Amino acid sequence: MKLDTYAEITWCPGCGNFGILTSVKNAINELIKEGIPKEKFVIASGIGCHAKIVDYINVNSFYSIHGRVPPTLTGIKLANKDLVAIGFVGDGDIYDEGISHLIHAAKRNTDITIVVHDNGVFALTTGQFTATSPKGFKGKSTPKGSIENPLNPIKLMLVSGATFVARGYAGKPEHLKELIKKAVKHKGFSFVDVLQPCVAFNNTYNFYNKKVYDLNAEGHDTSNFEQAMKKADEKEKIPIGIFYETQAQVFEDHFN
Ligand SMILES: Cc1ncc(C[n+]2csc(CCOP(=O)(O)OP(=O)(O)O)c2C)c(N)n1
Ligand code: SF4
Ligand SMILES: [Mg+2]
Repeated sequence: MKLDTYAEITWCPGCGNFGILTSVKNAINELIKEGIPKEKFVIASGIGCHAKIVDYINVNSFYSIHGRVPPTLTGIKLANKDLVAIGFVGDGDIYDEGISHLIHAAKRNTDITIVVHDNGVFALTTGQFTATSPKGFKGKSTPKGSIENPLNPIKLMLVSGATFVARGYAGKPEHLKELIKKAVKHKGFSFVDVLQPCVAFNNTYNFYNKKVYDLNAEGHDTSNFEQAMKKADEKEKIPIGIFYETQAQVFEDHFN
């Protein structure tokens, strides 16, 4: 596939990161065909299993530090706002270590795309619970089960001012590819939380395969903030797709 690199992929066989990688490469390849020059793309990652993705895609890239992808990309856009900046972050990375950076990037409406590999676990460090681990999650740091309720990233981003808020699933790479393309084309802060099974520490394939449905195929109004907040609360069935999209002043346009 175009955009392949020489790096050996070291994710566990069956990891949801493979679905994300395929979606992202296909999205970037199609965006290049649609006219965005390849050299305009710049990707950055946090720290964790997810972060290796920057080694596997042959565009300009920057291996950032834990939780600091949003300020890294903000700096890149301030230096050259013509670049297309996409960040790949983990749930532990961005909902624990770097949560304030995520909120401020959304509030500023920086024109970047953040893709969260949300596997509900600190995977690279072998299984500690994160902000999105379900209540009762058993892992290295919670051997008797987590007693905390998980964070709702979609609602957090909606109230923080994100102008494009979506959720994808690594098990539906074609749908995820389309979401990523729309997120990249959106002018302003785009947020895509991706449900990502981790076969080693939080294997959620069966759970998500039964529960996910495409909210955009069911007449959801993506301009309706209150409806988006309600959809974000659904748990019996899990909506994927675009929850909310709007236009607002972009940080770097005003800054410059
Ligand atoms: C500042 C800092 N704190 C802690 C670590 C240790 N660390 C490395 S990877 C990792 C887990 C990352 O989890 P997540 O962001 O969910 O990514 P995943 O491995 O699940 O893809 C941690 C805590 C670090 N590298 N830097
Ligand atoms: S530990 Fe989990 S997230 Fe990391 S490569 Fe293996 S399956 Fe993927
Ligand atoms: Mg994780």
